Amino acid sequence: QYQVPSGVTVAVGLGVSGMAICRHLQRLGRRFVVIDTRESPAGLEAFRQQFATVPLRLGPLDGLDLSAADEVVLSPGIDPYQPPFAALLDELNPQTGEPRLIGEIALFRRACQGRIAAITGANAKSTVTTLVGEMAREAGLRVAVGGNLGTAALDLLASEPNAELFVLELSSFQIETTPCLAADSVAFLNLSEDHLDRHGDMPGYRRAKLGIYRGASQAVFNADDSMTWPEAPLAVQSRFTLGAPVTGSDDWGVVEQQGNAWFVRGESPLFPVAEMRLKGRHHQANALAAMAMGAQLGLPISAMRTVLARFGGLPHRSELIAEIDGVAWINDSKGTNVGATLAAIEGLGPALSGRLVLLAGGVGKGADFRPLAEPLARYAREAILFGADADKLEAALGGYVNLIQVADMQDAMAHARRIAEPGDAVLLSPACASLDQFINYLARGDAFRAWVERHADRSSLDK
Ligand code: UMA
Repeated sequence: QYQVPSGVTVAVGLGVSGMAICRHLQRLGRRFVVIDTRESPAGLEAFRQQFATVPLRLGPLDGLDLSAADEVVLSPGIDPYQPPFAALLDELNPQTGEPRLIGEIALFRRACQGRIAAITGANAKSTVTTLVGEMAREAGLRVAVGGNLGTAALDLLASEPNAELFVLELSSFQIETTPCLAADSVAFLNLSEDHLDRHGDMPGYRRAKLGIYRGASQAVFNADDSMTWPEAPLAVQSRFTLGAPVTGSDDWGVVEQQGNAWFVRGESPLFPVAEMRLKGRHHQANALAAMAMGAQLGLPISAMRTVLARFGGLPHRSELIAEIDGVAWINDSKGTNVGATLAAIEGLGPALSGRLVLLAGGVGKGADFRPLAEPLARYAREAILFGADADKLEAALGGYVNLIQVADMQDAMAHARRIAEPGDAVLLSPACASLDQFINYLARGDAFRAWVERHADRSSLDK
C-alpha cells in the first residue's frame, strides 16, 4: 500500500519526459512525488542527484492510492487506461477545473506564452516538424523545436524562454493526455498501423491522434487520407494532396506543367518540385504539409522555398550512408512501422536502376505486415529478416519475394553484401521496433552506419 500525500502532484515515469516534468514542477515551486513502475529505471541516478528530497516510489503499481493527489502527470510511455490511472480519467481537479490525469504537454500548454504549432501522424512527423521549424527560423522568428523529437516540450520553456513559436512533434501518447492543446496551427499528416499494442485497434489509435484538433485555431490535413480529417470543421483549414487541388479550392498540391512537376496552391504555381533537395513522393507530401502550416503561421513562400532547397533530411530516415561498389546503403532505422517502411520502399524503388534488398524485423507491435508484400514483389531482390517477429514477416511476405531469415542485423548486412548487385540499394527499414536487439532505433541505425563505414573503408583499401 502506498498512499500519495494529499495536495501533491504525482509525476509518473522517470524517462526524458518524467525528468522534464520534475524540473518544471520544481520551477513552479509545486510539491510533488515521483513514481516509476520499474525497479531500477535508467534515469534513477540523475534523479537522485537533482531531486534529493523528492519522494520516489519504484515498482509495480498495485496498492497505489492516488485519491488524495491534486494532479497526476503521466509520461507518454504509461498507459492512462490501466489501473490505478483509469479511475481518474473523468475526474476534475477542483483547483483548476481541469482533468486530474494529464500529461507533460498539458503542463506545457498551461505555461507556454508563445504560439504553438503541433504536428502528428503515423509517419514523417519529425521531418515536417523540422521543416516548419527551419522555415520559421529562415523567416526571422525566434523558434523552439522539440516534443516527441529531440528536447522534451517542457524543457524548451526553460532553454528557450523567449521563443515566439514552439514547433512540437506530438505522438498519440502525448495527445491522449492533453485535454485541450489550443494550438495556433496543427497538422495531422497520415495514419497507418502503429502502437496497436497500446491503442487496441486503428479506431483507438486514430481517436488519440484526432485529439490534436482540440481547441486549434488552424489545421492542416491530408486530402488523400480521410483518416486524418477532423470530425468537425475548424475555422481555418488547409488540405494537401499529392495530386492536383480540387477546382476552386486553395489546397496545396502537385501538378505537371510542360513535363515538369510544380508545387501549387489552388491554381497558383509556386515553384518546381525539382528545386527541393529531398527526393521521393513521400517527401513532396511532407513539403506540402510544411508549407501549408507555414502559410497559416504567416511565413513567406520565399523562406519556405529556401529551406526546401537546402534541407537534406534527418538521420535514420531514408538516409544515404555510403555507396560501395555501386550499391547504396540506406539507413531508415526510424521505419518502425509498416507505413514508414512502405513509404521508403515506394519512394526509393522506382528511382533505382537495380533492385532493393530490404533488411527488416524486430518487434512488430501487433501489426499486419501484408501491405508490404506487393511493393516488395515489384521492387525487391530479397527481404532479409531478423529479430523477434521474423516469423510473422515471413508468413506475410512468403511467395511474394525471395526471403531468408538470419539471427540479427549484422548477419543480415553480411548476407546483403553478398547478394546485392551494382544499381541496387540495401535498405534498413525494419517495419518494427528495435527493442528486442537494441536500446532504441537510434542505436540500431548507428550500428548500421558503423558497419557500412567499416566496410566502405575496407572496400576502398581493396582497390
Ligand atoms: N516506462 C515504464 N514505467 C514507467 C515509465 C516508463 O515501464 O513508470 C517505460 C515505458 O513503457 C517505455 C519507456 O519506459 O517503454 C520509456 O517511456 P517514457 O514515457 O519514460 O519515455 P520518455 O523517456 O519520457 O520519452 C518520451 C517519448 N517516448 C515514448 O513515448 C515511448 C520519446 O519519444 C520522446 O522523445 C520523449 O518522451 C520526449 O518528449 C520516443 C518514441 O519512441 C522517440 N516515441 C514513440 C514514437 O515516436 O513512435 C511514441
